[in-house]
This record gives sequence, structure tokens and C-alpha cells, in this order.
Amino acid sequence: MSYDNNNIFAKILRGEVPCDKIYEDEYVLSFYDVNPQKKIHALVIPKGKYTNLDDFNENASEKEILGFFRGVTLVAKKLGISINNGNGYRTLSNIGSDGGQEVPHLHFHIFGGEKIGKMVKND
Ligand code: DGP
Repeated sequence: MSYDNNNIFAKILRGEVPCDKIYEDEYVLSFYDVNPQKKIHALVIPKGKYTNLDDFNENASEKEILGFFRGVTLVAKKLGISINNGNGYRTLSNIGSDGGQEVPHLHFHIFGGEKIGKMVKND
């Protein structure tokens, strides 16, 4: 699947669409989800053009991969929900159609600030 430059997160990265920013560095941008599912619902996205986790792991550089995964923990710390300064959180990444992915730019959801509950709810 080729990368769609017009996906909403690409527009956010280019500054064409606003976001409620939490954290940014060379490798990642993090912002609050527009449709929060939990008390805290953040998104972390890589700066590079990767459609999903498989694309990222197959094509990103080691620096990008390290920067992205370190970024997840930096964001959790900033939100006060990491193991070091809070009660923990859940990450989730939807991949492809069966995974329920809507936006075709790799993103990790971060849920926290309350008990997150069952890992997978059938509906
Ligand atoms: P997923 O289903 O994993 O692809 O989740 C996409 C998430 O992106 C969904 O929870 C809603 C969020 N989202 C979609 N459009 C926007 C937007 O324009 N701004 C922000 N902040 N979040 C968005």
C-alpha cells in the first residue's frame, strides 16, 4: 500500500490542519485524539511517511524506530501516566482493515488517566 500524502495526519505534520500538541521532536509528533475514548487519549506518530507498523518496521531506519518507540515513553512521562510518574497506560496500534485502522499513517494510541478495562471488547 503506497503512502497517501493527503491523509489527515500528513496534513497535521505539514501544519495544514491544527492539532492539540503534546510533544514533538525530530522523530515524533504527539497530540490528543480528536475523539477521546478515555480520560487521556493521545496519539503518537512518526515524522516519516509510513502507513502502518509493518511498513515502519520493514522500511524505517534504526534511528527512526528507536526515536519513535522512545517517543511513546517520553509522551507517557509528559502526560504523567508512565510507570515512573504515574499508574501506567495502554498503547494500541490498529493495522490495516481487519485491525480497524482508519488513518493510513502509523500511529500509536495512548490511553490512560483511568482504568482502561478489558483488552479487547467484542462489538
Ligand atoms: P485508527 O482507527 O487507529 O486509524 O485511529 C484514528 C484516530 O485518529 C481516531 O481515534 C480519531 C483520530 N483522528 C482522526 N482525525 C483526526 C484529526 O483531524 N485530529 C486528531 N487530533 N485526531 C484525529
